[in-house]
Amino acid sequence: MQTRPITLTRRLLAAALAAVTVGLATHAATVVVFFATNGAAAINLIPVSNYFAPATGLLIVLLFVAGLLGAFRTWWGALLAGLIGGVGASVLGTVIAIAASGAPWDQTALDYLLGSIVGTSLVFELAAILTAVTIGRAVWDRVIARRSAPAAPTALVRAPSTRLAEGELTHLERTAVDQERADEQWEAYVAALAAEGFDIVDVPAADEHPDSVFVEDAVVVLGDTAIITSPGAESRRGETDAVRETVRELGLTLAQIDLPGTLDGGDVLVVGSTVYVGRGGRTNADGIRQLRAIATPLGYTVVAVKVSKALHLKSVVTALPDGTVIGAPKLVDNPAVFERYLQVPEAAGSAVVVLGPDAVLMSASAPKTAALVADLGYRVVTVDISEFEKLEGCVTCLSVRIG
Ligand code: CIR
Repeated sequence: MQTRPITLTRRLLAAALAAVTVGLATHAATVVVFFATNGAAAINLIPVSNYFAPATGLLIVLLFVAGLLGAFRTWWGALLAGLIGGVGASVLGTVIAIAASGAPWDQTALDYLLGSIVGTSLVFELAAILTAVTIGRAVWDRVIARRSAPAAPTALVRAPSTRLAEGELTHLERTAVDQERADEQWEAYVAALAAEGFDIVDVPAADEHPDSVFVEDAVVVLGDTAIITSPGAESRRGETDAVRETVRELGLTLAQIDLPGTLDGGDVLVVGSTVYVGRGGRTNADGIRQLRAIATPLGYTVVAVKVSKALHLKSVVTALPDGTVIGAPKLVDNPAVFERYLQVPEAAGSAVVVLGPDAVLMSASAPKTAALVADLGYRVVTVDISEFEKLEGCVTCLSVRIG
């Protein structure tokens, strides 16, 4: 099931509510146990509650920090948070109580501290662990709602730079780019994604980076993990900072490719649990090695393929929703590496954005391929991206799908 990325606000809320609930439940459980084991005298309630109040406050703070770090996502994370929070808070609480009493820091004070950890505060510590694993996790899950309704996918986009015309060119001759037309085409591209139910998230535009509209090259998303790339073209290296901030805000787990490794998102094609990565002009062996180290523990198999006749792997192959890899005539080095391969009639037709199980987005410049794909039973949405094609861009590189 696809899940909505966790926003920072939601994560803060979930951590705060889980921490407060666990703190109050621990406090209540401790007071009740002391009350019950001391002859159920009503008079004990207030002093016992006051005694544990500082520790409860500290527990809430420690659990909030642990929650922000993701402790309530797993039962063992919550157990660890309850253990460290419970023991840490009772130690700190007792230290504060000793300091406040004005007693000297001598052996008696240390004995009292130790005795409290394994004696008086033991109930508090056990209650913190139990409530963190049960109530803490339940509150976290409810707020994050990770296990509830499937979410709409998100499309990350970035408006064109006003210096778009200065973008890098490798395989094409430079031709005049109409900036106004490019802006209109980009708006129409985004509108097409929105009309298909995508939540649109904008990375702030960057005029100083002519190629920044090709946002796909700056980040690779695998499930809940966003891998910030290390662009192969030096002029594009500054594009990743704003992208990193945006995906961080979305709550994705961050990873990154570092120099001397280079990797462009346009070289990464995910088909099920296989990650094809193009070894070409923009992505080097070290970049592939780093990608493999990140993706393998996430359950993906990284397959490196040679790209010698085009800018990126995804300039020449992408995949239909059923996983069939479609490729441009004469530009794919070795079609045999793909499990199910179909050659399409036009180079621009080899790029599709998957809109859903039955629909794809394609460039208007590949009508024969659009007809072929429609004939396979898919709904084909077309957009005119001619100004971006002048800069070796295609439909895939103008957005990144999350979820
Ligand atoms: C570049 O050369 O980097 C840009 N002018 C085009 C990047 C296109 N990106 C892509 O296909 N993923």
